[in-house]
Amino acid sequence: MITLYHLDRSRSERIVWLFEELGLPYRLETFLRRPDLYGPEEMRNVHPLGRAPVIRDGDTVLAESGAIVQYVLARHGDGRLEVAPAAPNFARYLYWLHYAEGSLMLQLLREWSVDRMLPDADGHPGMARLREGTRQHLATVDEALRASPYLAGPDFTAADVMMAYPFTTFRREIRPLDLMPFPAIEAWVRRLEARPAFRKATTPA
Ligand SMILES: N[C@@H](CCC(=O)N[C@@H](CS)C(=O)NCC(=O)O)C(=O)O
Repeated sequence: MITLYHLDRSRSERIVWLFEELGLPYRLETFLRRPDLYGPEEMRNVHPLGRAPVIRDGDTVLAESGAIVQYVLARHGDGRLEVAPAAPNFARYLYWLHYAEGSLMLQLLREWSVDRMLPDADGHPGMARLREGTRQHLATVDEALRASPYLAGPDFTAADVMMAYPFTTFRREIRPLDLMPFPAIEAWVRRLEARPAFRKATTPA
């Protein structure tokens, strides 16, 4: 059975959610964030970076939520929650699956880190550019969700699992994000929150 090293209110919710969607058995080892929101030191006994999620499957220890999602789907997914390589929306599926960490989280965390370190950051000329960057990212996600109910197309996929965190737990518990200008994102979040597997996996409001 796969063990998931889970940190509360973190990206490792993605993996709990994935296991629940697939109906896979798993063992949870849960760590709690410190008051400063970092993970506890013991997480470094699992992986040298001390980040979550990490899984252990036999002798394999794997970090990075995107890699874990691909690993679990390849081994246990039977094609579920993926888009087949021959399908017309395959590239779109891959794009959102990787954009979640490769671009969106990077952008949001950059802005959030500057805000945390420099309370008067708006006086800095680079800050307007950073805020506009975030607006553009959110507008792009909103546009994609105006075109189809889920990011890869008509069906819910692992791309939605990867993309939800900044708009759900992260937004509520860690970094507020105004979704008023992005109604398609809000409607998609409501669709995701209605899924029983999502509700089982995530920190309740
Ligand atoms: N790109 C990595 C990011 C992992 C990461 O930074 N996780 C955060 C939680 S959302 C963490 O473990 N933070 C604890 C810390 O920084 O001490 C992934 O997607 O798994």
